Amino acid sequence: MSVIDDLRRIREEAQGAIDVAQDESALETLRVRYLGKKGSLALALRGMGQVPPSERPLVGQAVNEARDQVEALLAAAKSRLARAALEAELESTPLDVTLPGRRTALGHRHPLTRTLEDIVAIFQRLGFGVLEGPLIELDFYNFEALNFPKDHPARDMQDTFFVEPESLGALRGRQDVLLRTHTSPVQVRAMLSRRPPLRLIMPGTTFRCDSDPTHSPMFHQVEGLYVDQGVSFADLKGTLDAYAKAMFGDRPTRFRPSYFPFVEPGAEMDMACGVCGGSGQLPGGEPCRTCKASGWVEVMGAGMVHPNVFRACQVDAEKFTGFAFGFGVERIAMNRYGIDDLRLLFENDVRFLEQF
Ligand code: FA5
Repeated sequence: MSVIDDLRRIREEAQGAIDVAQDESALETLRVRYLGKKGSLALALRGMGQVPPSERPLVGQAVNEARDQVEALLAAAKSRLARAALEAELESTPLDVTLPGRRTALGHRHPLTRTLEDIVAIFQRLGFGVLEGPLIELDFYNFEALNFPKDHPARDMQDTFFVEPESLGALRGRQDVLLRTHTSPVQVRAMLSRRPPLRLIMPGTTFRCDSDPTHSPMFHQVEGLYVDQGVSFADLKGTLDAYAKAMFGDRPTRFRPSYFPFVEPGAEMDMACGVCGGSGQLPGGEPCRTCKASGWVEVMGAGMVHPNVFRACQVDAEKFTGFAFGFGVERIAMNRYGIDDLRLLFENDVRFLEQF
């Protein structure tokens, strides 16, 4: 029998075996049997010795063809088996396409974040830019440049956390490093690094040694600063009234004289209490805890920038005037959502947070 006949026989036999193979391991056995080093095709090649030299190219070509054919048969059988396995699996595990899907719980932004975003958007519409400053501050920015001289009793209004800056590199060993007690130091940084006109709000985290239903050791403030030629107290009132209206709608506001070392004259703005509606009493007749039955809650401090602050910040106080204001974001959120204990905002109880 010639080598060519051997090859034909091998190919036919391989086809028959591959057609009935039941799984991948059977196919692998057949691959080794026909294409392996000691497989049928290799054996057939050994007969080449008896082939006359003139016929050897023909026979060589026939061997290659036989190998290609067996390889193609194996590949086709492999995909046939894979398809059959998939179909069998789909039939064996029934799929109920009418079952409701599993819901992913959707979170939402914290009420404080939303309040802060709304505040920033309102002031941006009024033409204010946004600036941030460091949380760990130097006494100079937090107090000194804001007209709180050393040992001045006004410093007691802001119970301060001082920092022993062991790990602060260049600040190591200094006695004048603290967690900022308000966002006003960013005013100083703004005036020292930019020239008027300045129209900025400066939101951020602040720290004081406080803890009760309306005070938390960590809280947030938004500072405002407008410095230009001819800025007046009327501009301050107009700006804050426009903000209050955009934030709270038509809730009555009032200004009271107040003292902050860095403004003159200074004021505080109050707003009708959001919990009792300004009456000072709850529906049952008991006194409102939020406004201490006064009907008003203090929402911010404000005033005209003190000439001493301008001097410390190298702004010409003869040429420029300005107003500044600062308020607590937690108070705004409490007012807005009728929350009577500020600490709830930081307990991270999802049952509380989900309500907003
Ligand atoms: C200041 O911090 C001034 N820097 C504000 C200012 C800026 C006045 C510019 C004038 C010009 P005060 O200490 O009143 O002021 O704090 C401002 C607001 O921060 C308060 O009205 C209150 O809403 C909020 N606040 C103060 N301490 C706390 C606290 N421990 N927890 C939560 N909110 C607080």
